[in-house]
Amino acid sequence: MSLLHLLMVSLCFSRLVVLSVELKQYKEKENMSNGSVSLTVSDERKNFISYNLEVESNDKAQRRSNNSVYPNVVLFLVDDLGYGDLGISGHPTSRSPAIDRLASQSKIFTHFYVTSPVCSPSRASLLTGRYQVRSGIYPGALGADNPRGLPLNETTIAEILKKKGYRTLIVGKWHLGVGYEGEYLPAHHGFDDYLGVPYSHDMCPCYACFPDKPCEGGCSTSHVSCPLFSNTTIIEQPMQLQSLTGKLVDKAKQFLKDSAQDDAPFFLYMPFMHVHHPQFSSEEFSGKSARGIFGDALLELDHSIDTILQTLDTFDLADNTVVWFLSDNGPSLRRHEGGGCAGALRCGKGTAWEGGVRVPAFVRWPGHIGPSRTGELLSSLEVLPTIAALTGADTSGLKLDGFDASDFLLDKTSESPREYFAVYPMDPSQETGPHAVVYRHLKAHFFTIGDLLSDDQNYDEICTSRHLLTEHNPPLLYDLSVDPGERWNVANDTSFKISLIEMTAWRQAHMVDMTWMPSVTNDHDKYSEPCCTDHYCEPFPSCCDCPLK
Ligand SMILES: *[C@@H]1O[C@H](CO)[C@@H](O)[C@H](O)[C@H]1NC(C)=O
Ligand SMILES: *[C@@H]1O[C@H](CO)[C@@H](O)[C@H](O)[C@H]1NC(C)=O
Ligand SMILES: *[C@@H]1O[C@H](CO)[C@@H](O)[C@H](O)[C@H]1NC(C)=O
Ligand SMILES: *[C@@H]1O[C@H](CO)[C@@H](O)[C@H](O)[C@H]1NC(C)=O
Ligand SMILES: *[C@@H]1O[C@H](CO)[C@@H](O)[C@H](O)[C@H]1NC(C)=O
Ligand SMILES: *[C@@H]1O[C@H](CO)[C@@H](O)[C@H](O)[C@H]1NC(C)=O
Ligand SMILES: [Ca+2]
Repeated sequence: MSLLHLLMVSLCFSRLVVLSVELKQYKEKENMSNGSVSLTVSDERKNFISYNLEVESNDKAQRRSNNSVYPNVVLFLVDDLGYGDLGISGHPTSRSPAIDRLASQSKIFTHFYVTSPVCSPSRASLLTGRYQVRSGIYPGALGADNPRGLPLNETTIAEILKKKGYRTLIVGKWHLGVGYEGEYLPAHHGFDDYLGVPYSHDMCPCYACFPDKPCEGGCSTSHVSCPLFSNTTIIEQPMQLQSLTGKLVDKAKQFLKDSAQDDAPFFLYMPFMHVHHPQFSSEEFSGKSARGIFGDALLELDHSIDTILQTLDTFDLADNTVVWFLSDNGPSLRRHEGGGCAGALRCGKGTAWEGGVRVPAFVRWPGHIGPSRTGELLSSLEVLPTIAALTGADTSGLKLDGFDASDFLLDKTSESPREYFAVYPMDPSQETGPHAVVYRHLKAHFFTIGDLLSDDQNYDEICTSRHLLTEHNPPLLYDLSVDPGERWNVANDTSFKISLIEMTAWRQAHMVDMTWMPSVTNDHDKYSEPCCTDHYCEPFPSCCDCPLK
């Protein structure tokens, strides 16, 4: 072991100690040692909400008392929406008035990461608060013919909330596995009910995306038609894209109405099929935007979100509901004008550059979270621990990579609990570990690799698949506060020397601490594809189609 290596390792461990001390102090701020915390918050409609969190003396699990009000949770996840795609992002022809309005009522995170530049691993981390390599959701995403999924011993947001007595519903794109017998569907990960398509709608033949307009190519024709699941049963195969969004929204509306009438706390997870390739919309939005098919799809997405937010208002739920909005990864640049836009950020989907993993994100809780905009570092790993803290859900016994950012959201502190973030590539390996590390406003790339999803015709060669895996020693270093587009390598700037050593050390400590589950995404078996007739029917795959039920 070289002297420098020793220095780095010792540095990193002292850094870890500092981090854990910070975390302890942070928790103590909550007066947990006393056994109970009582917060009083004002509220526009109800004047007064008393919110009690009782802490169990043995395991410190928090429990609510009977007459307390604790928040419902709505989590909007958009598929492949780029940093530059929304009206609030300054896109010249995008129209997203409802999302923009929601953002204006929210705490907006301008420096927010997902853990992977593609769907399945990003979703695994969002729902578990853990890096995807711990659950085996790598490399890439789960295909239609993959018999496996998110391991059943992983604990999702839905599971911890269900234990707290929340009703849980997912509508939309699951993408964490189906299984031969549906054993990886949401029903087995804490969701009471599900309506949606379990993977991307280009993993099956494209039939009709818009009224009187064909789908833009590039859909898989060798797999079964896309199934629409109601919980664990296929109710439509092929699923009809043009009527899908309305069905999903109606299901969510009914859920909100029922929950309001029964006065039951709820968790609504809405991972939209929009704005993943191929773009689609119903008649109402087709041809209505100034941004072509992508803009039409965005309009339909915006309208869906508007409807859900209006439903919260109708049933007087808005003030007691935490609403999160984020995208699962950057834009699919290979789709050209049919794909999203990373705005000022470099490259897009499939890469560890900012365009691949830095996403639009914000959270609203009227009367509790003040509308504001912050450049503090945060990630999707924080969603589970933060929701747990806000709802008093129990996370004891979980090995989490995310931080509880509730104090930060509630403006009790101006600093995010996260200082470092590890950026994994689309196809991570234990040898190369995270390709990049973010430390506050600095980002160091230890390895780079381009990807087809960021477009092989991209004018920036480093984004393309022709840019093969390259190690950088010293790493490429970018100061994101002045260079969010990662253009100017400042590795030689001596003022960043210490930070670079610390980032290198942190990365090594992170790699030592990480556990890698064997990959589950590489298995293929056509007989595991969801089929509403019989898996072994002929001629496959068309024999799987069912009449509408
Ligand atoms: C924690 O206790 C201190 C001292 O009693 C008090 O000043 C502070 O407001 C308490 N914090 C919370 C969150 O209750
Ligand atoms: C500690 O708890 C007791 C009762 O459980 C309460 O009377 C007291 O005010 C609490 N102290 C603090 C600092 O919160
Ligand atoms: C909560 O409700 C249960 C059952 O209704 C009751 O036994 C218990 O005393 C209540 N607890 C509080 C703190 O009111
Ligand atoms: C789930 O089970 C696998 C295989 O037994 C194990 O390696 C992994 O650590 C478990 N994960 C969790 C979160 O308990
Ligand atoms: C969904 O399926 C699961 C597993 O079969 C079942 O336990 C649950 O009751 C179903 N939910 C609904 C709403 O039917
Ligand atoms: C940093 O310095 C080395 C050694 O002088 C030089 O080879 C390299 O090109 C410099 N890198 C940048 C980004 O300026
Ligand atoms: Ca995606």
